Amino acid sequence: MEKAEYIWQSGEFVPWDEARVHVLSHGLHYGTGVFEGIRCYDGEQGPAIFRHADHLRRLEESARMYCLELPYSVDEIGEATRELIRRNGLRDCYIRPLAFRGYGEMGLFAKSAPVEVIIAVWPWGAYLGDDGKKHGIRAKVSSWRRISPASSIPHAKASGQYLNSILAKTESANAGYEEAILLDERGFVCEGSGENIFVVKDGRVSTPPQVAAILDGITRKSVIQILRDSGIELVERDLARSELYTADEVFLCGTAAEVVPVREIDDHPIGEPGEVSKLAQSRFEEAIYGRAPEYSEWLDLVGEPSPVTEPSTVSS
Ligand code: PPE
Repeated sequence: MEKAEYIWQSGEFVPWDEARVHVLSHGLHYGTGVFEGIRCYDGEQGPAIFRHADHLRRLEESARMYCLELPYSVDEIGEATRELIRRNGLRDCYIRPLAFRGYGEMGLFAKSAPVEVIIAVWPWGAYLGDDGKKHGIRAKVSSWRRISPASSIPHAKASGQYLNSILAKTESANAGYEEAILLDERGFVCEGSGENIFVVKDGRVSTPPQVAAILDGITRKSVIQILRDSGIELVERDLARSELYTADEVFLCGTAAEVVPVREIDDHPIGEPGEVSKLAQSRFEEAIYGRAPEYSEWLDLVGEPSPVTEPSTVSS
């Protein structure tokens, strides 16, 4: 991965290579962490974080779902993030805040192990490749089912839960596909290993509902609004696996991936990116780069980079 100069760790801006944790940190052993994936874009009004408040809210909610008490407010984390981007001299970057149970106590009910927070930012290109964004990717329905609400919390963005995504992604990558699509326990379509999914048939768009066993993606919400604002019919409903094979268009969306068409699923051809996928992609791009005034409230302006060469311990 591409490094930046500083990582924010528990109130301090520390040099990238010096941001460390104890090997007995609770989160490392049990996956007791919650995180976000956010992007900052160098748009019309300068560097701006896309839907920053919505991501921070989800971080706070994920923490609440797993009984992790955040030692910083979302406002403090938000301000630290903007300052971190400026100090690193970045204009376009991925943002990864992580709150995890740290070092101090082992075992499953380790209330006295402190919750630690870090924020990292770094340049991260197209998650599923530039070519995938343009021509579509090949996906495979995973033999692994998406985590169920009976045993975990699909709506939380929690570290341990990603073992499920990693199993699916590893299987599909080893089989030569770019992405995995996970079904839920009942066999209905959920999402990609790190993206939500949309299916287009006869001009109508369908996506699993917010209450499905999915991560309720912020890109998903944005795409739903964009499509509805464009006068396209969109329904949130259960999707059968077979609908993937007979779709006119399928696309995935997420912060890291953005909007990515799918051209083939389980070796069933879907074809080159269609009109709806291309519209979602281009309107989303206008929104993230500040070229769509109707979505300007989605942007949190960071300000111009002001690189700092000496490490400092300024807390936020
Ligand atoms: N589902 C899952 C399972 C998921 O991980 C993501 C984000 C989404 C849906 C889309 O959510 P949103 O980013 O709010 O639109 N996946 C993150 C990548 C995970 C990784 O570290 O790799 C992301 O896009 O940041």
